Amino acid sequence: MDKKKRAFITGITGQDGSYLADFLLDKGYEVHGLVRRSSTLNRERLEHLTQTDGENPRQGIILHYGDLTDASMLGRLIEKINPHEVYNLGAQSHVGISFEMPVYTTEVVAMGTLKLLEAIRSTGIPTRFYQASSSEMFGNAPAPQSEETPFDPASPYGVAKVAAYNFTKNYREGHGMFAVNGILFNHESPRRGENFVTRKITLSIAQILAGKKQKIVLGNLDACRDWGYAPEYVEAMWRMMQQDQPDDYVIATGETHSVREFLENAFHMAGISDWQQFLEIDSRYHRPREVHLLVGDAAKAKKELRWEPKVKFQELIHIMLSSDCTREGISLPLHSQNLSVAATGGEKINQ
Ligand code: NAP
Ligand code: G4F
Repeated sequence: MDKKKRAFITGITGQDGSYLADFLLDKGYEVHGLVRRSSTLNRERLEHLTQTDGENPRQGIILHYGDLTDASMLGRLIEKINPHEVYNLGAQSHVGISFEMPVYTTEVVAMGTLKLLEAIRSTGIPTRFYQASSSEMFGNAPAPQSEETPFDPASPYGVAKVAAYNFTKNYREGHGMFAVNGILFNHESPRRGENFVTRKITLSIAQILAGKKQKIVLGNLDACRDWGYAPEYVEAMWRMMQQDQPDDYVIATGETHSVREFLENAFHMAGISDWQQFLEIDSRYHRPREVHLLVGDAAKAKKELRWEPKVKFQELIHIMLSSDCTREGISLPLHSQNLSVAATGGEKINQ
């Protein structure tokens, strides 16, 4: 009998999906992923998994065309793959853009989750289900936020994630499904999308150093976020799925920093002290409602999942900045090079 576990990942082309695919392949899983059809291929973060190495083809992933808005396709895929574990990471995940596209965001984030849960229920396959819930669901609820903190979403994305969270809980309690919510606080990496603030900053600084760009254009610098390192966060997802009982967990570092602090530290690491001259504030990037302060209490995950973050703020910035510098063909000033133990100088292939 085939003992290999099969996992199905929606959002496999994204930051977390690609790291989760790496992680599960290393654990010996057969990994299936949902990809959207587009006129140009969008597989940069998976290139290292689909390339072959001379005579030794590397263990690959199996990709399936589909979309979270297409319920019938989801049903057929669940039936065909017969997965042991489903990780629902697919989303219109940009909070600012969700104010411009609230209907589409809700279709994908809330209804997409419901369609996937229904697809699983109707096939009757006893798969485990992970929902990518978010600290954005807390909105401006008092910090630190834990599993007990009431949600108070401040964006269409947050509202839709609360609905998806509740659908997941309802399928667990109503249909006895092994369904968990990972309430993850912000997590970043060299594979982070270029229009999220951390990556926008590190990539822009690398381009300024390389002489390709004059300014970074940003919005609100005062918001505070609890920023962790994405590869560590996908391990927490997997750990939730290995528990005896399904439950919901906050995953966070417990530290919070403002966007301004991120910016200052990144410029400092790049050896630029008069950084204000490279900054422009544009109201285009201000949101109709802002989440001011996120900081997570991950005590439950520490106790029950034995999960703890290792990479903290300074090291995270260093990992991302050195990767973007490598990508732009430059190196960071010497004084910042001993800042990080985990920073290995870039992930060119996986940008
Ligand atoms: P990401 O990089 O933006 O990736 C999103 C993924 O969803 C991409 O693979 C995207 O495919 C896919 N997708 C978008 N619309 C889809 C649709 N209609 N049907 C199927 N797939 C679709 O996001 P991420 O940072 O990896 O985050 C992963 C998940 O965790 C998301 O659900 C996000 O909301 C949630 N989350 C993220 C964080 C964080 O800090 N990163 C924190 C909490 C929760 P394309 O490549 O084709 O666009
Ligand atoms: O990097 P951001 O876009 O992340 P945000 O809004 O916190 O959302 C991310 O984390 C959530 C978890 O809480 C995820 F669920 C979600 O999918 C996503 O991954 O913005 C962070 C902060 C905000 O306060 C924003 O107003 O940075 C501020 N900001 C300032 N200038 C900017 C910019 N954000 C972006 N994206 N671009 C700017 O130019």
